[in-house]
Amino acid sequence: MNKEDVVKFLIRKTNKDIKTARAFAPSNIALCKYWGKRNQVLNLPNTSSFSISLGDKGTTTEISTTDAPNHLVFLNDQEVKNTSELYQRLTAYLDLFSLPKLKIKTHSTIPIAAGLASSASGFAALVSSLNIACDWQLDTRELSILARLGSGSACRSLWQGFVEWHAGNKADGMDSYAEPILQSWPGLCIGLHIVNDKEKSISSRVAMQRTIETSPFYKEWPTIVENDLANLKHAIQSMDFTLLGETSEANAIAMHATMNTAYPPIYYSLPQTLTAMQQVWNLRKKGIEVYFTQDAGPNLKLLFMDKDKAQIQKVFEQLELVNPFN
Ligand code: 2P0
Repeated sequence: MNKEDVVKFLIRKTNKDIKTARAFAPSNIALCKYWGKRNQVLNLPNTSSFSISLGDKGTTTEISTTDAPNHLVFLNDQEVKNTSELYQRLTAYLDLFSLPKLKIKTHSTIPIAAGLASSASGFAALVSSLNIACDWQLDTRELSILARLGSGSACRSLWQGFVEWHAGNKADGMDSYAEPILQSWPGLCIGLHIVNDKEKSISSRVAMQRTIETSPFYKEWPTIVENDLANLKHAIQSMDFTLLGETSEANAIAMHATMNTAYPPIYYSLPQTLTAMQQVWNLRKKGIEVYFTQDAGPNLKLLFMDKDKAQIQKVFEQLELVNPFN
């Protein structure tokens, strides 16, 4: 099955009368990572994953039709060149839906390609606005499947709060979608520690495939994920912050260990990343509970409780704060 077949299966209603529509989708950070695909065309993962959404940090997308000969894409009020990778990726995705030419205005409140999952909120906001503009009348589970075709982690960006992406095992991916976990955790904070917001040198798409093909440690990954998912769910049910933090940090370190041992090796960390990790561990030694997670980039995302915010901000002065449950 290819992407076109999935789209045809889900969207039975074709509407050429497109209205202007706008939607927001939050960025998300995985506490148990998506790392490795069983199907690279449909972005079907080897394992399930688990994330937390970032409240008002994300992407707003507005769709309208245009008389221009090509789709027009604007990012933060700047027109995106049709030769750029972003334009090509976005329009290749739009071409799945046989739509008239569109004007797409997107605003992001997160640094693009800084390993802060901007493609996730981007594709989630895009499918949500298309659903309204084209009157597809799809539910969020179906939108999650469509968002996954754009970028795997985008399937988790259709909800706020904790979200699980079920890996599924069907070849067509119809059982590979995300679902919210309806548990709130007031006081839980995320801090974005941005070491470098430049575009990364190797995409996570390429990095995860190289890891599967060459890392001798990747075979351990499914077992690690199974344990970590169980621990994270238990942590949330019992509001055990220590278990949540320890599991999330260990999961990120394990993911990086698999790619560090790929060939050629992949290291996203910069010297400042390691310094920040040491600062987190030093705070813990002093009894301040803070943990980190790291994606396919040098930045760290810190997890802590609101009561410790002031102490943590003394060490991480530039920390960008997110309250996922406010
Ligand atoms: C995650 N990442 O779970 C993991 C952790 C990066 C590290 O999902 O190829 O941009 O578009 O499906 O979704 C980034 O991968 O990859 C990602 P594609 P995507 O958040």
